[in-house]
Amino acid sequence: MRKTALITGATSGIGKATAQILALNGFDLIITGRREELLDQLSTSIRNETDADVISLVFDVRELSQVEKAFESLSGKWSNIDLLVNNAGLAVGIEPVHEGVIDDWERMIDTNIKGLLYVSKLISPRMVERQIGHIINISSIAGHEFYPNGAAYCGSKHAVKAITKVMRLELLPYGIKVSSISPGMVETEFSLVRFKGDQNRADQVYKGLTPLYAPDIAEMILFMVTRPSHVNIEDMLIMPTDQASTRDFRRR
Ligand code: NDP
Ligand code: 8X3
Repeated sequence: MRKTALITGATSGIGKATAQILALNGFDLIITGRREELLDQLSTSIRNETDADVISLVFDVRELSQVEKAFESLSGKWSNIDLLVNNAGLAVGIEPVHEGVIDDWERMIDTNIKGLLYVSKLISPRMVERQIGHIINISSIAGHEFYPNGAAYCGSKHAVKAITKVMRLELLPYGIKVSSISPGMVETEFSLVRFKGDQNRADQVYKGLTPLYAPDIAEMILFMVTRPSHVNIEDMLIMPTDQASTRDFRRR
């Protein structure tokens, strides 16, 4: 029997690649994001290329009323979500705290922390009721390490690590799996967003090295969700071979 997965931030990067690989491996999908046109394009290509059933929900994870309204529209099989991938997230700006841009901090904290909590709060009660489910939170190497000019982003991803562990403890009695994935550098729209649309600066991030690509992380998510029911992977830390820490790279 096919399972149902809900993926936040499926319009791009890791979320999109995860939708594509799960569709090929027995999941029907609820894909979400703010850019409706990109969700429509992804739905069409998944329907054409796989057996998966797909619906899309357009909402901003920072807006609780939008999240609530979107999930209220789910009925029938779509309300029985087996897998939630909390992927929507971003880094924006790269300044020290003493020069920080408050709006950038709020975007990161509201998306990476509060958005993940809103979605989890609305989806997990049905998992608890059914005593089945798996929640995978996309954290980061920035949730394990610290680097200058990354206070709000590192703080938000350390928060994701803490929230993941707390949810794991809380959902233990119900047999619900909770995991996180902590990637190093993945070439997606991430750097373009971090540098506020400056393509040149974004390109410099990946110059002279081979980063991870979105399908590398999607494959790890597939691995996580295909373990036997008695196995819960707590966290997976995945780096490009050319990156040994947030500050150590091999560039050629
Ligand atoms: P992308 O920018 O390519 O994708 C981000 C996704 O998040 C988009 O689909 C975007 O959709 C969605 N999103 C952002 N803000 C919101 C919002 N307010 N409401 C709803 N959706 C939102 O980046 P990645 O694929 O790289 O990022 C995915 C996750 O991976 C993030 O949590 C990121 O922090 C994490 N990560 C990324 C790494 C990297 O190097 N790329 C490394 C480690 C972790 P839309 O704009 O349509 O709303
Ligand atoms: C993204 C990886 O090192 O830019 O989460 O923070 S890093």
